[in-house]
Amino acid sequence: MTSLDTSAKRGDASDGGGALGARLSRLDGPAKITGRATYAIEHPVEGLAYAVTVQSTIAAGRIGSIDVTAAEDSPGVLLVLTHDNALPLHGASSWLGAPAAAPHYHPLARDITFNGQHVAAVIAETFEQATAAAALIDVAYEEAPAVTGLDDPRAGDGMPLPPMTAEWGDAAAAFAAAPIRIEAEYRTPREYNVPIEPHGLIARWDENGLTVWEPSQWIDGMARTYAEWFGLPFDKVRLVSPYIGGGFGSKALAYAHGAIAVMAAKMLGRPVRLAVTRPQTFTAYGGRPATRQTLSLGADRTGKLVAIIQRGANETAVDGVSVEPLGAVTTIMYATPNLSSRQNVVPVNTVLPGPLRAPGENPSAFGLESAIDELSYAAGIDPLEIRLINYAERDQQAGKPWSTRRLREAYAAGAEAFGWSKRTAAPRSMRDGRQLIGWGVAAGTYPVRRTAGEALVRILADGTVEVLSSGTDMGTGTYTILAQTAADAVGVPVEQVRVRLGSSELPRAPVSGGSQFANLITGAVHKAALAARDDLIGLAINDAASPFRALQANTLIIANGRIASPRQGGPDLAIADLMARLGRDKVEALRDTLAENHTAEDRRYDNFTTVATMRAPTDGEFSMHSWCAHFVEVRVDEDFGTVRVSRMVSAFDSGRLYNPKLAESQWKGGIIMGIGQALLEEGLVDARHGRVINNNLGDYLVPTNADIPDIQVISVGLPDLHASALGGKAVGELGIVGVAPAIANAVFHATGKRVRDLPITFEKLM
Ligand code: MCN
Ligand code: MOS
Repeated sequence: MTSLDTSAKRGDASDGGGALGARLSRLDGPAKITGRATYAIEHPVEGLAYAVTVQSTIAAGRIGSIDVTAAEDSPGVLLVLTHDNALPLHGASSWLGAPAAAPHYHPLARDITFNGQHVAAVIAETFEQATAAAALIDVAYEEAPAVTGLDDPRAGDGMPLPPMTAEWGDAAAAFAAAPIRIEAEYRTPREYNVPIEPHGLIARWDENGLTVWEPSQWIDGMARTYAEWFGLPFDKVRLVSPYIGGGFGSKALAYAHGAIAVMAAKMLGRPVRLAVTRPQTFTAYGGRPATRQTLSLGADRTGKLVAIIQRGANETAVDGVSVEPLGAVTTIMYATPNLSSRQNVVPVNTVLPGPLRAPGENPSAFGLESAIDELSYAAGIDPLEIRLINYAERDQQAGKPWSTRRLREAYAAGAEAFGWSKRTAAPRSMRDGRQLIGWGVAAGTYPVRRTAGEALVRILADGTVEVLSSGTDMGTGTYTILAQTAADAVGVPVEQVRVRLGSSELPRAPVSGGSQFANLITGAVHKAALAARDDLIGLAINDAASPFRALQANTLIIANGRIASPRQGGPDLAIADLMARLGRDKVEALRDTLAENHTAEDRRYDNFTTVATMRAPTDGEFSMHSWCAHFVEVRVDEDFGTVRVSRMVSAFDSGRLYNPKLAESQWKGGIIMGIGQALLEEGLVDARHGRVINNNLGDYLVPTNADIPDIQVISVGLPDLHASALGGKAVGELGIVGVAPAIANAVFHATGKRVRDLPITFEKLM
């Protein structure tokens, strides 16, 4: 494992400078605030044509006939695409790099499997003309009965997923014999990513191949899919995505609308822009599937768990499997001698669900952290105390020690800052006039995943440093932490570092997903920057033209953009001056994320199948995870049942923080999404036609500033050098995990009413 190199360390966490660990503001901030940051479909491209898609209005069946003549005759129309005249595309390999499931891919459907599936597209001179013509397309459907959701009687129990099973001991027998037992079903609805930048792209073909401007969490993966669909070598696809207006899991893969735009551009020999409308985003790709799970917890009279039994299910599409792993937290959070966890997937007529911030951990924690709260009341033990009684000292499922688990410290710091000791135990025992006050707690966790990726660091003739990677920054802070990492390792002020991200022409990088990217790419940049610095020092002592010639390497220091040998005297030069003396225009090094002794298997990312090589958090000697504890105060209006989160304190163990200001912002963003999930978010499906009816931001509610209280976040992490090269653990998705159950637990404490299906709306409290 690479160790932390401190020889080049300049500044520290408190000095506000550029060094890793400092609270630097986002370097991409000014460009975004002033509008200079160009998002994908804003990219100026000459000669654009505009594509608009038409989506199915039934959830199952087939197209009987489709009349496009009026659309074709409409002003400005260049092309109307349907299944019948679409170009043949090849099937593309899966997210994990598995070969295509079918030899051909059809982005425009004839057989309908969900309401909102793309069935046609109009390409015209203007967006307005395309929109008007799209409305003239007449589709006659032959409708078949649809399964519209998890609760549809036709849905059944679904298919078991044996790889999701975890079993040890005899959970059924231990539960039956336990003196304290709770058993309940917990449910989460369909939830949607709704990033502020809706999906869309510009596609252009020319003699060099295909260029796509599209927001992407995974440049290499998305480019690979386009290359495979259109039968191009990978290096003939240029995917560009320097700025992204949020993705939350929804922008890693290429979707049907992308294939349609690229196809249209090819057929017309003209660049095509396709902007998915906000309503269309609800079916152009999937959000978090609806889930349900039954949890049975058995404990002895001291509150110690003797059994956990979980039976879970999530909905998926009829023609694809999407798994929302409901056992993710259940199997590791608490010590128990007996456990049984199983999961089914239930096919329904929906677009294939996809990842949404902490897929698995999020609904898993809603079930488990609600259930342990219920157990605390059944046992008459404080909810925080029962968590400590059942604290898992190791990962029982993997049979491995934690690399680091500062969850006890998180409970202690959070409880102290929140004032948990002042809580009175009984439900409805705290109030402020007509407001019932409730205090709740819940824990969360997110694994440390690892995938290989590369970065190139260049020291240039003018003394500036360039960092290059095909990785992305969705608003997370990648640009900033990489500038800090390189500044630190080379020994230059952060203003002298330029970071270039977001193009498939740059060195290979894994997905900004699974909250892994910061740890991976800082490791690669750190290594590459140290290598470039060492090369420069090597030239300084060896090159005939260098004034440092004949000095010893270990006496030369690069700091603040200057190179000198304080111990041996001699010159003190700006890097630019040394580069001039050496007659060099650059010194550069390419390095990858994983340890030098990585296996041949890891190197498969050369084939751009980087997710295939993702290492599990338990791969190695340790089980590696981030941890958190949320403390929530809610105020429930006694007359109206309205719930307000009035105060929140959350404590986190994400290991070392590369930039506490940005990590705190990530945690708060996750918490805010968690508040939305707890109180507002719910995709509503019309049971007649399987249509998502609240498919806009007026009806699909997400929190506004007025819904968000003061949020205090506390870091209790310490560097974890097993988890990553520089000691950090996962940040991006951790914050959301455990928020919804903490709120549900607080609502129970306030009202005495347990809401087990999200969101917690006032109807459920009346
Ligand atoms: N960080 C840090 N110290 C660490 C780790 C991270 O300071 N030890 C900070 C850095 O600023 C880093 C950020 O946290 O850029 C996120 O790092 P990481 O946890 O590695 O997450 P990724 O870079 O892989 O980003 C993806 C993650 C995921 S999976 C979702 S979903 C999500 C999230 O990030 N989507 C987001 N946060 C988001 N934030 C914004 N603004 N928009 C999204 O779509
Ligand atoms: Mo995050 S849902 O892994 O992009």
